[in-house]
Amino acid sequence: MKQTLAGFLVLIFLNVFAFAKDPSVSKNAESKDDKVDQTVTISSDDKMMYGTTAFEVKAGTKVKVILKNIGMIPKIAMGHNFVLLKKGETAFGFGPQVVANGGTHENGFIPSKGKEKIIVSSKMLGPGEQDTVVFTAPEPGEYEYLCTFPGHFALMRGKMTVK
Ligand SMILES: [Cu+2]
Repeated sequence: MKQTLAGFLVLIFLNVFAFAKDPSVSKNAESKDDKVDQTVTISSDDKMMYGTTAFEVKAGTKVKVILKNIGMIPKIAMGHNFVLLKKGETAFGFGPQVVANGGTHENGFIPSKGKEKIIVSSKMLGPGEQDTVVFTAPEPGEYEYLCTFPGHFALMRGKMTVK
């Protein structure tokens, strides 16, 4: 009985590890390159920090955001994503509700509940990975973005200003 349990735990661990090593790069990111008006590269690291916490774009233009995880800690413990919220939504309002709404490692902490508050979101990235999102800048105003890995919203927040 004990052996079965141990085997089971090893299986779970291996599964988690395999998931953590999943490559997370968008396949069609390159083909969108020529249509983009502005590219913003944001790093994320083991200190739970975004390298860019504010950027400005023009309404109606096509914006590309490249998120890079430059940390070393495995995704299961220190994953990062980029989630841009609609106008009026805040990182401090959205962040704490992610797990309660069903956010898990499996869905990259983007649960279906609350998705209507999101403009665009990247994949959850492990160390050395990157992902690209492309979107059209909405109407002028201020838009907050955050990492939805549990607890990271406290530090991993930023603001996109649309002029
Ligand atoms: Cu994070």
